[in-house]
Amino acid sequence: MDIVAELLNGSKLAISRAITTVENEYDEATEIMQKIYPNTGKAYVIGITGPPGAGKSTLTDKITKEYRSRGKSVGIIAVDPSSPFSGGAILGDRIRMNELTMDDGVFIRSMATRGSLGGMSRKTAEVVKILDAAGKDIVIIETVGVGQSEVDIVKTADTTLVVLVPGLGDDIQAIKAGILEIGDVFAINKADREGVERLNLEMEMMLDLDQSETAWRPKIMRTVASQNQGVVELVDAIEDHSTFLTQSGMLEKHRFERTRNEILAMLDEAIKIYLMKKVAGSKFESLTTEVNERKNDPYSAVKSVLSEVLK
Ligand SMILES: Nc1nc2c(ncn2[C@@H]2O[C@H](COP(=O)(O)OP(=O)(O)OP(=O)(O)O)[C@@H](O)[C@H]2O)c(=O)[nH]1
Ligand SMILES: [Mg+2]
Repeated sequence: MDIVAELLNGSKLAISRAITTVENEYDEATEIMQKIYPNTGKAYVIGITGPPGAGKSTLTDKITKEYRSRGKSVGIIAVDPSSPFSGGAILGDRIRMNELTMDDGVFIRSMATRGSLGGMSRKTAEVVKILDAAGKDIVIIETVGVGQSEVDIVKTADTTLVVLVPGLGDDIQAIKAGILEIGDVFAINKADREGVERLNLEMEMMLDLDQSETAWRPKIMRTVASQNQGVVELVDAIEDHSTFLTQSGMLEKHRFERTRNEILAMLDEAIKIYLMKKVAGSKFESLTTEVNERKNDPYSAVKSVLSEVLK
């Protein structure tokens, strides 16, 4: 089967195979990515993050259904469901989203990190492109917001939705501080619980403290995802942010910036590999010995290696 042609036609099987190829870093991955690249850049990407158990998957499910009712197709990437924090949520996610998997306009994929968070953001970005090229109007990335790697993953998104819940302990406040800067829209989920007003107030105060000069003030919405309450308004808020980004030219600016960082990161990797190939060997070993025995210094060593390699 011609994976690329089928993928561009939106075939679920082709999407699935392409993702597997990228996930396992098979040789064909680069060629597939190269061929589909011209067809990317059309999807709107939404990142959903927040503390473990906040209701991210439930919200993703409801948001997806809302987008479907608005005639949009949706691709979902659930990253790191195998996190120690979420103990076995992968199965729960699968069951809960079962209904969606029957829908031809929806594609869902879970990506396990297998302890390699580093390459995860790159792989997530590639899966986003696959879903984008396959014609999905909206691509949603769901990830537990507990660290820098997850924040990096979410940076692929045009709009970041941070899901919070009322009545959590103090250490969760710390997590909140870390993911507060990246939120364009906030959902106070489980708004059927106590402490909503307080959390809302705290959030508004934190946003007041934010000195950054962005014309967009993040919106704080309330949802009860399990009851499908507040979801229409939440999707409206996401759309408002999208409109803001488009009309202000910031969407284009952000995407340019992302493309730039992507090329730089790839260059960085390629140069490292090239250097290691060129430099490694007995010559490098003796150079190391020289420096280690103080017959040479590392600064001069780097200079001489560079001038040799760049010749
Ligand atoms: N009371 C209440 N429960 C909710 C609400 N939204 C989700 N839940 C429940 O909260 C639990 C966790 O929801 P998930 O959607 O799995 O949360 P998650 O953030 O995806 O969890 P992880 O992926 O494990 O971090 C489930 O039992 C949901 O049914 C809500 O608005 N109110
Ligand atoms: Mg989840």
